[in-house]
Amino acid sequence: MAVRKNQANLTAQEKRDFVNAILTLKQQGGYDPFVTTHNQFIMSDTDTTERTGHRSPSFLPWHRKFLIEFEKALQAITPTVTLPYWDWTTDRTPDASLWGPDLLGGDGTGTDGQVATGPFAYGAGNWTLTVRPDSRPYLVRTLAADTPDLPTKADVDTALAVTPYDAAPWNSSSAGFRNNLEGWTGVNIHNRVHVWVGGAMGTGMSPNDPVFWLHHCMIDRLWAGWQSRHPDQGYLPATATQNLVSLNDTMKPWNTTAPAALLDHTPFYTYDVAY
Ligand SMILES: [Cu+2]
Repeated sequence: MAVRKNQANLTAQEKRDFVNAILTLKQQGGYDPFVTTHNQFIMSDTDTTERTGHRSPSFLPWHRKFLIEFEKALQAITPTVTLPYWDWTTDRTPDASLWGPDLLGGDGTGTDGQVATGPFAYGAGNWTLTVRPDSRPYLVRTLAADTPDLPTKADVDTALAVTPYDAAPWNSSSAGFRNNLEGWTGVNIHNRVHVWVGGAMGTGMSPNDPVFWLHHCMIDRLWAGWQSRHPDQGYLPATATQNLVSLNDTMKPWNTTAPAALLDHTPFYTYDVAY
């Protein structure tokens, strides 16, 4: 069974394998379609029309499936690779090992925030942005510039105490766990981390920054943590609802998998430490 580990506990070899699988996928042309898909959903998901990837109940199962597909693509290159997660409740500063030259590289520099260190620096020659919002071909980060603090453990615990899973109107104004975790309401967990990293992570093309996967892996782990705290609470809505993915509706773009088939992550992978 594949085990997803805290990035802080990866061995040097695991870091190399993860980075090299990403760079190989990029070189083979298999990476950028993930950026395109994510951006298409960001652009089309709205509070009052069809919404699937974001600002809706299927935010969590959609990203779970998206990460599973990305992890499979990496494993087709290196079978032992799994997605690590970034626990930003503990690794909270720009000098965390996550941002080291052997993993993701560091903060952006200069007036533009261009990432200049690590394997995803433009100058290293292996990371040219092709699905991009403007003409700049390089990765940008502005760590902590747009919001000073990452979510704390207390913030996470506040969000994980919320029930039910989601609530009408099933969008960015909803009460419920999903929207508290996504961050449109309450203490703001997921959205805030995108803003804290800045640059590409602050856009619909956020998967251009490989930290996207480690952040969403942490969000996915928190969903599992919520499930274990509230075993009597299920995915909602359970019955067909206009513009939404209900429990048994298949999700675009795959059209093969419903949230019901993704609620239990353990057939696919486990986490080294449950939240
Ligand atoms: Cu996200």
